[in-house]
Formats: sequence, C-alpha cells, structure tokens
Amino acid sequence: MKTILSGIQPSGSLTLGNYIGALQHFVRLQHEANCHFCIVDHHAITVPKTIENLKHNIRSLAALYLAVGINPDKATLFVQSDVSAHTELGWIMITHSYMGELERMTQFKDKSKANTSIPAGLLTYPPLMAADILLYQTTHVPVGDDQKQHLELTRDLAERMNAKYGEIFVIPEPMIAEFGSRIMSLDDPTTKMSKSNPNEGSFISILDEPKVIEKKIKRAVTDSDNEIRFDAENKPAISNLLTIYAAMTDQSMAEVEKHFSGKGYGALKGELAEAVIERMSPIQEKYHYYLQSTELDSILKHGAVKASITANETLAKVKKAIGLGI
Ligand code: ATP
Ligand code: LTN
Repeated sequence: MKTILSGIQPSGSLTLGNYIGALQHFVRLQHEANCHFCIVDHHAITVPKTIENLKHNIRSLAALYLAVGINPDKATLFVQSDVSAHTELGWIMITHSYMGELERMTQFKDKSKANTSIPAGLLTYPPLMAADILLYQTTHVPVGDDQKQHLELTRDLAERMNAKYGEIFVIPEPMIAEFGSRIMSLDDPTTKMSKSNPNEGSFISILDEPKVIEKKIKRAVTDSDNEIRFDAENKPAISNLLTIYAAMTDQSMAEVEKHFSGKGYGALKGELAEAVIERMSPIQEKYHYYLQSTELDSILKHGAVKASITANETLAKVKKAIGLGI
C-alpha cells in the first residue's frame, strides 16, 4: 500500500489551481493509500503574517479539506505545528543541507525577489518540507508541478542521510498529474495561478461567489484566433481554460476538445463558468458548515495525535542513528 503525504500552506483563499493540482487528487487517493494531509503553518510563517489572519487561515484550510471530501476516518488530517517532530526533524534536515542547493531553489529566488531583507525561513523552507515528507516514510507525494524541485531536494537529502547513517528514510516519489498540475493565471497564461497574486482577477478562489466567477472568466485573456483546441505552446490561454473545464467536468482532454469543436470562445467561457460554479457551490456550502463547527477542532486534534505516533517513531530512529541525545 502506498503511503502518501502532502501539505498546503494556510496563506489565504485556495484557488482552482490548488484544487485541480492538489486537493482533487487527495480526495481520490484517500481510498487507495495511507494518506496524511497537513496544514503547513510553519511554512506559512516564512513570510510575515498577522496573528488573526494566520489563525483564520488554518481553520479555513481545515474546513476546505473537509468540504472537498477528505474523510478523517480514511486520511489523517492535521496541523504541522501540532506535531513537534516536524520542526525537530526540520532542523536536522537543515544541518544536512548546503547553502548552494537551497539558494538554487526557484521558489526561494522568486519569493526573495520581493523582499529587501530576506527572511532566513524562505531559504530553509525546503528542508522543513523534506522533514514533513520523510517523517511518515512516505512513498508518494501528490503535488503541483511547481513543487518538483523541492521534491528532488527531498530525495537528495534522504539519499545523502541514508548513505551516511544507514537506511533511515524511504525515498519518496513525486506524483504530478499530466493535466492540471500547472493551472495558469487568467490574466497571463505564462504565469502560475497563485493565491498570493495581488491581482484578484488572475485567480479563481474556491470560495468565490458565482457572480465573481462569471466575471473573472469573462475577463480571462484568450489567444488570437477563435479556434478551440488544446495546444499549450501556441494557445496557452485557451489550453488553460480547457484544462480547467476538463477537471471541473471529469472529462478527458479529447472529450473536451470534441465537445467544443466548431464553437467559439464565448461558448467556452459561458460553459466553463457554469461548470466551475456547479462544482464549487456544494463545496462552499460544506465549507461554511465545517468552519463554524467544533467537529473541526476535534478532527484536527485527533489527526495530530495519530500523526505524532508515526512521526515520533521516525524521529527517534533518526536521532539514534545520528548520535543525538542520551
Ligand atoms: P502561492 O501561490 O500563494 O505561493 P501555493 O498555492 O503555490 O502558494 P500551496 O498552497 O502550499 O502553495 O500549494 C498547495 C498545492 O497546490 C501544492 O501541491 C502546489 O503544487 C499546488 N498548486 C499551487 N498552485 C497551483 C497551480 N497553479 N496549478 C496546479 N497546482 C498548484
Ligand atoms: N512547499 C509546498 C507546501 C508543502 C508541502 C509539504 C507539499 C510543505 N510541506 C510536504 C507536499 C509535501 C508549497 O509551497 N506548495
């Protein structure tokens, strides 16, 4: 049986990119693997946050995990900072990382560009992510395409430590889907759809109201001719809209292309808005239910207790192998 771990940062409203590239796969995988889904709040504080915002975003993300269909009886859902083994192993991973390899990470380069004084946590972010994964002897990590480089580093660190101390870690494999692992911005199909983009028209949030979804899709940029076909290189904007449509309607790209053959961009945008609204409405309803329920808190508490058992076992094994403690 596969062992799976993935994490999402509580850094704001999740987008359709997070849903298609990550959450949708998590829901399917929980039926076939031993799954751990983590709210990575320690990762979120690598850029400054207000206390109220962080608190809200943690509960909000937990409610969203449940609303999209994560079943706490099947998967372990927990908050990273509730399982202290993450930061402890995170530190050990930092001490086995080289400055050069951390400075090469594109997410570090992108996120530090915006800062005049760069928080050190942005640099040490990937070894903490490696700890998240390795603590559960994870075999597979479902993520979007932007996390490929972080996973390569995780594998490098695990192999480096196994070579030095014996087989302490399972080497994890990335799970990156062929379609939908890189949903692009609606205003610029050359950049990734991101919840931290200051232009709200560039992304659709899972919690956007129907009217907002319609407006954002209507304003989405298109490509120059009026032909609907999937061609990521020459028609990046339309290919992005087709990818979102395929994910929202659970169809293959071939089926979607056939459905829109001979139709114009207006039809694609209209049907896409309908499909997104239809898929998001029940999620939004469940989200509001979970957000105000105390059930949410007990699910997270239980998840942390369960996760701690495995995490502490691995941590103890690593500390012993390295020679730490008494
Ligand atoms: P930000 O965009 O605010 O920097 P993020 O959304 O990339 O943050 P997370 O919220 O931690 O960061 O991402 C959660 C998961 O969603 C990850 O697996 C990530 O790869 C995936 N993901 C994020 N954006 C997209 C996207 N545009 N397309 C597909 N998958 C995505
Ligand atoms: N780095 C990821 C979030 C993340 C993660 C993880 C993903 C932290 N720990 C463990 C998968 C597994 C991001 O920025 N999206």
